[in-house]
Amino acid sequence: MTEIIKAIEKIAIEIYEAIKTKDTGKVDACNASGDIQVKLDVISDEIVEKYLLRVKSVKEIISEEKEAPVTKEDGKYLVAYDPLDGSSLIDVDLSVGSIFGIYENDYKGENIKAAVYVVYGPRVEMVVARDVVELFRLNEKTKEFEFVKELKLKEKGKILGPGGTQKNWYPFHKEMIDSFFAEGYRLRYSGGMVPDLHQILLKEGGLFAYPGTTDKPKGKLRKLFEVFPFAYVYKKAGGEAVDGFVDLLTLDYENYHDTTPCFFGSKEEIIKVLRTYKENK
Ligand code: P6P
Repeated sequence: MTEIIKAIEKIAIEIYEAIKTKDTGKVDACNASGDIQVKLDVISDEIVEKYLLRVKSVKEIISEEKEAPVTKEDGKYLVAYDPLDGSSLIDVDLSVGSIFGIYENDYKGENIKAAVYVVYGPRVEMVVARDVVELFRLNEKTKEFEFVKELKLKEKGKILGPGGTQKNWYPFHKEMIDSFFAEGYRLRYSGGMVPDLHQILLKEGGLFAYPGTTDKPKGKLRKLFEVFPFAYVYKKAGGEAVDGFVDLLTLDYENYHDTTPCFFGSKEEIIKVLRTYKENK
């Protein structure tokens, strides 16, 4: 596992360099989820593949940017990753990230054994979730990631990231979001899952919601590459992660690029989500 995390450190440094120097234009192609790819999506995916396939303990990798996995003869871990989440935000100089879920045997939620994400923002930070959740920061002089602190969520927070197209929210979901704001929660949503969830984690509480909507009943965010890794991070940090009804890490998948409605947050906020969705089932 440590050798995978060391490889991700090298990946992060190389992707960060690419973000600063490469063309952010679009390519005339879409990924497996139908998202229009930018050149940096492809470059980042190549960087991840280059480093991860060299790691002895990696048996298979699968990218959000590709249809199918790449499998080796030997190894133990399966790594599902989003090489550059929110890449369309680079054009407006907002933070973006890379997400890695490390699984054994299969990509079911219950089989995730660790999660790592990297935020490329004013600083480059990496969060590693194993038994605990640890924050590291890149020292750009030494090119080393330095441990900063352990991350924990309090029982309740003050910020809210309400994703999804609002005109397509189910009425009961809108009422719930409005009630959080009526309580005084502050809106914190950039359209980048990684910085948005990183902010709630660093502020020690709150709620991020990307619900099912009338146009996308199964939500937008991908189980293997985005949702299960962040569910693992949030639960290890003392929070919860649900689809509105059940713990996200109890979910299975049918297709590699399946999506699910998802809510990540402190315990009290998630209790309110579960109560609301149960009442409106
Ligand atoms: P919307 C970025 O494209 C992404 O996959 C996540 O990073 C982000 O949380 C979500 O989509 C934003 O979606 O519908 O709010 O633009």
